[in-house]
Formats: sequence, structure tokens, C-alpha cells
Amino acid sequence: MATLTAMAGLASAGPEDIVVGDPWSRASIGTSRPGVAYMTIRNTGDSAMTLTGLRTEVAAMPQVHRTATDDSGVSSMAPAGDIEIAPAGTVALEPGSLHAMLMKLNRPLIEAESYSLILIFGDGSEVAVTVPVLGVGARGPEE
Ligand SMILES: [Cu+2]
Repeated sequence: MATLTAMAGLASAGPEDIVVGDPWSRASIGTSRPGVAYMTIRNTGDSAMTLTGLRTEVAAMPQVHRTATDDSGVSSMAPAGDIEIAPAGTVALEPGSLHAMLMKLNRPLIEAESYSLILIFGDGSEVAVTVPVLGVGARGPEE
């Protein structure tokens, strides 16, 4: 108890401060195209956390991507690099924006199943997220 009380007074952030909301994924058509996963990642700690990578048994090359739409309405996506989540901040992985792109799928993502996606942070800590797979046309976790 004494240790917990002492630690509570320090500025810190760790995996226990990360709260993941509404994870979801779309069923894939086979494995030739990448899968995608979305969620919100909230940092309840009082120092920044940096999302540096992903790991999952369903894909050999999971990566955080960012979709951008240019002035003429053309969308493209690219690796987003490190994502800093400010203290008390939330980062949303959502359609049309940041997303977890599951490249080189090891197996199809099948509707009504789920899989584990591990978020890797800059301090070496990891947070495992259970991601439910929705239908191939799903637009969000409510459907
Ligand atoms: Cu992508």
C-alpha cells in the first residue's frame, strides 16, 4: 500500500493508463488484401504515451496507417509513424483517418470471430486488445 501511494504522486504513464474503446475490424475477403482494425486509444496517465507498433498473430506485417484526402478528393494512405497520445488525450483509429492496417494476413478475418491485437508503446510496454470482426461492409461497431 505504501508503494502504491508513493507512486501515485509521480508523473508517469504506463500500459495501465491506456484505455482502448470500441475496437472493431472488418471481415476480409481471403488473405490477398490487408485487414483493417479501428478503436479509440485513451491515455489516462499524466505523461504522453507513444504508440510505436503493432503485433498480431493474424498478420505478418501490421502497421498504423493514416489516410489523407487531397484537395481534389483523392485518398491515399501511408505508414503513420509513431503516434503520440497526450496526457488525458485520445487518438481515434477510424475509417478515413488513422487505422491499424493488417498487411500479409496469415488467415482470413471471419465475421463474428475475434483476434488479439497488441499495441506496442515507446517505453516497451504492450497492451493486448481483443478485436471483434464485423461484417465485410461494416462501417462501425454499432452495426
Ligand atoms: Cu492502410
